[in-house]
Amino acid sequence: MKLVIAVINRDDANAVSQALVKGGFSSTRLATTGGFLMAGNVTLMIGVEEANVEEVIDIIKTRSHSRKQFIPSTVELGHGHFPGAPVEVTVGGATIFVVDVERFEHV
Ligand code: 2BA
Repeated sequence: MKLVIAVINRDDANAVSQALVKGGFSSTRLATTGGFLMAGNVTLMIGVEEANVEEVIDIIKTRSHSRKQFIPSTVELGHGHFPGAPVEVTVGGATIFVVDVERFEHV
């Protein structure tokens, strides 16, 4: 068994969750915060048989979209830090980890 851990943009999370349910996959949804932008995102934990990992990843890929976001920046000008031009970053689609599950019990 594998555990798929997927960090997903908040705006895509409902579509991904619904598609997983439709595909017959169970998931747990955690409200998380990205360490860089400090913006809310959603992390899904999905326990699946190894044979189904690609199907799960395909579902996530299909429903997750990348977005451009501007973040404020600062420049150092000798006397301190001053506001600079905003910097564009591309966020997502999704960040996906697949890890081995040593033991799975559902009691
Ligand atoms: P954040 O950490 O808030 O990152 C949001 C976006 O900011 C990233 O998009 C990336 O484009 C940019 N970014 C992140 N760290 C950066 C840095 N040190 N310098 C410049 N730009 C940086 P994504 O790569 O699509 O990541 C989206 C979210 O997925 C992340 O939100 C984080 O919550 C998670 N994530 C990404 N990579 C991860 C990793 N290696 N481990 C754990 N979580 C990760």
